Amino acid sequence: MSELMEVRVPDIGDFDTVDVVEILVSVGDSVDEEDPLITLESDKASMEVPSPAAGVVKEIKVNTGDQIGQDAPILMLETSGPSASKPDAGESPAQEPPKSESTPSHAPAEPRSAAAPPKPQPAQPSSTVDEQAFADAYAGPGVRKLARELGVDLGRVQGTGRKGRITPEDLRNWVKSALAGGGARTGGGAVDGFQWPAMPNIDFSKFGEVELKSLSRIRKVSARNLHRSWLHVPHVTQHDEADVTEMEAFRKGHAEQAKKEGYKLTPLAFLLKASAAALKAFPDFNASLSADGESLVLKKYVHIGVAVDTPDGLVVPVIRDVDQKGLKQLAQEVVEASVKAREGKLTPKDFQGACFTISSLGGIGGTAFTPIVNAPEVAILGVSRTQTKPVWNGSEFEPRPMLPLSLSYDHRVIDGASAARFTVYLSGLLSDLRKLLL
Ligand code: CAO
Repeated sequence: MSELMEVRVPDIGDFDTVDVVEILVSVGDSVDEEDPLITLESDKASMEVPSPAAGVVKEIKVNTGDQIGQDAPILMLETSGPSASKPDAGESPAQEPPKSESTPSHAPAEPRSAAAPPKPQPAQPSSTVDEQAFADAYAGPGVRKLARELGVDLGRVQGTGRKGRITPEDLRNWVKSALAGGGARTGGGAVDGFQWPAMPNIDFSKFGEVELKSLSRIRKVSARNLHRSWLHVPHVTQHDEADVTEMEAFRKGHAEQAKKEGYKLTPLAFLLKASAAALKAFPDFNASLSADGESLVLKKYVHIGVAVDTPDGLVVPVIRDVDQKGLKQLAQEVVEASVKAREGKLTPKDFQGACFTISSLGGIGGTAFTPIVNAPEVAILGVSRTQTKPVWNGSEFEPRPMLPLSLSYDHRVIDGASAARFTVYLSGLLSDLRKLLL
């Protein structure tokens, strides 16, 4: 015969009241004896109240954030009969102190009561768990147990509960995000000991109508790569301008011939050629950090990635041996690569081996931007739209077409002075194309 049992707060020691910080069950849940029902927290420790019997939760009488004292009703449990209940729990005030677990970020733990039954040993931690960070994480025993079972390092999970407490939901979200390969993750995490907080999960429909649009595979892949670069690379962007009067004259003078030959000579071909020359003059820019971070891998080839805007997102095909090709061939290869990119026909090989990247928004507009380095490359050149500006020639202002350059670089490898020298050199090449022949 079933029986309705009122579960109450057991002995909480010297405290008048404690906070309800987690409710671990819902109405309708079946629980076994000893399953955790709620988590209580004092300023010294957190403790879970175990179910005194197996049964079904019929009603919950507390809310998260409530302050409750010993003997306060927690919930109503339907048990299968009087024998299901422990004699010292439930309707009579619990004699057994609650299980407690330390919350070291707040205060030292109270010792476990000798009267509490020993809990099974937690699963062996995975080799990647930082035990100190795990111990310091602010989470209740249930979350800790689950994290142990899943091999999750709690030190890497950002809590969204009260005072940053890690809730079961936080743990679930962290695992989901990890399984998704850390794509456009919103959960917290850590790189080299640096931790970043999770983004809040907001229900935007509270503020107005919304629609869910799935991200393309390309966008998800590029999101992951950009995020990784952003987190690993300390970025600085150096801005400069090149006087492209000569270049524009050459380009316009050659436009008709280029058209006849079936290609278009945009500033990009010149930028590729000039960048290749600058990379040769500044070998540290044509390099990658070795995996152990102890040395630079200097590359003797010059392959340059070109960012291409496609309806599905950004892709970066690579133009190989740029230093060995002429402007016409480079212009043709950019067109071929961008057509293939937009038709989704690039193969994995087309993306590999770049030493440096050019991201040109010059066909669209803008005055400057801060591109993200395509790690393990150490620099990327952003290009904005040429504008005619008044330039002082020593005696008067002259209208000159100025091409904006924005060089983002990995400050672990490149100093600000080197970056300034690189952009000055690049600007010099673009301003005086004869230098490219040297
Ligand atoms: N200043 C002024 N005009 C410019 C210019 C510049 N810096 N760069 C290009 N233009 C002009 C071109 O000459 C062309 O003019 P016409 O139509 O009169 O011939 C026009 O702008 C369009 O050029 P384009 O974009 O077709 O060609 P491109 O060689 O400059 O660029 C490509 C090719 C594939 C790089 C480009 O189409 C593209 O996808 N750019 C976006 C890259 C991107 O999204 N980057 C952001 C990544 S986040 O870091």
